[in-house]
Amino acid sequence: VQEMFKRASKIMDIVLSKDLDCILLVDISNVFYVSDFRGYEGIFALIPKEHDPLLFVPKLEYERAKEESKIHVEQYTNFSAALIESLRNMKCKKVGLCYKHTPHTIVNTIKTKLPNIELTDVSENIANVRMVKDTDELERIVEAIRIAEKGLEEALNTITDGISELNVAAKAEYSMRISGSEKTPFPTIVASGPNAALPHAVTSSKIVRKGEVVIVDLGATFKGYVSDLTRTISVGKVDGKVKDMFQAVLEAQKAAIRAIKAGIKASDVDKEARKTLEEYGYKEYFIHNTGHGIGVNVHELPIVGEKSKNILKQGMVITVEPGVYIKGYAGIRIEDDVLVTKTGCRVLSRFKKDLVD
Ligand SMILES: [Mn+2]
Repeated sequence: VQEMFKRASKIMDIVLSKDLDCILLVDISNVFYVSDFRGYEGIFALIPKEHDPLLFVPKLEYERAKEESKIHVEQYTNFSAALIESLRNMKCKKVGLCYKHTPHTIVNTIKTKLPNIELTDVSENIANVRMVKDTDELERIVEAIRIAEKGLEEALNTITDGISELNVAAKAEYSMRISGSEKTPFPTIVASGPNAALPHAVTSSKIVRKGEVVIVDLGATFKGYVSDLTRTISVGKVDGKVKDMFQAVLEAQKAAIRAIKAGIKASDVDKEARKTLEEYGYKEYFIHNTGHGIGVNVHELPIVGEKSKNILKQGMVITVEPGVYIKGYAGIRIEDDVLVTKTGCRVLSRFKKDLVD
């Protein structure tokens, strides 16, 4: 008997523990998670209790899916017909799915064609399973981090008085691309001067000027897994105030990282960062969470924030990214990717941080 793909077997555990007949996945992230197939829309996966996991793809994806997928692949000519027929053939009565990620049209089709099926939301169960990474997932994330570090290196080498934010982003992305990144998991942010005060600034044609700081927030994707790193870089000498902001953020990040270990509340890690920024007088200027999980998606559980209910577990990979943003003036953010271990953590990203003077 062939051993089931590890990530699919983790979803199978949910099928068993919730006493379901099968789990249906239709969003590309979850389908990738169970199959390792990087698909586009119009694919679905079934994890049935009494049958091997199945990936369904349209004809145009069949050959590539057979190459990539770690679970059995079927091709369909009609999405709905294939879905309904499979659920019927496998006599699935209790079906788990992710309400959050399943279009209404699909739910309605199931309810109409198979009125006896009982649907259960397993969004949370799946998100919880996906939080903890296995060795293979971790290796992919680490490679995505190494690639992103090449992007940061290129940004650092490129940033100078007179260059546009877009030019810096283009160079960084080019560098990641030729280093093996499949895609940027989110739009690369290069935000200079007052733009740096916007945590999710849109990279623009603004020219970077001497005396400004530039926030570079970027990520790479390797074998479907992502990285997410941020550095703040000064162009020449900056104000004492900006240096103070930078020091505060650096210390806040250190404090948060020191707190990380299996068993601690994610909210307590956030608290450490916030406490440090309060000591520096910047508490009200830290306007987002301290971090988030990364994996197939750039924002996964756990949430490392004040209101988070998540407990950190060994094998989670989270970002630690405190920031200080003063409207119209400047912003500072430093972000690393960190693996939670039994007794502490391992900071996976190695890129230098001392880039503001
Ligand atoms: Mn992030």
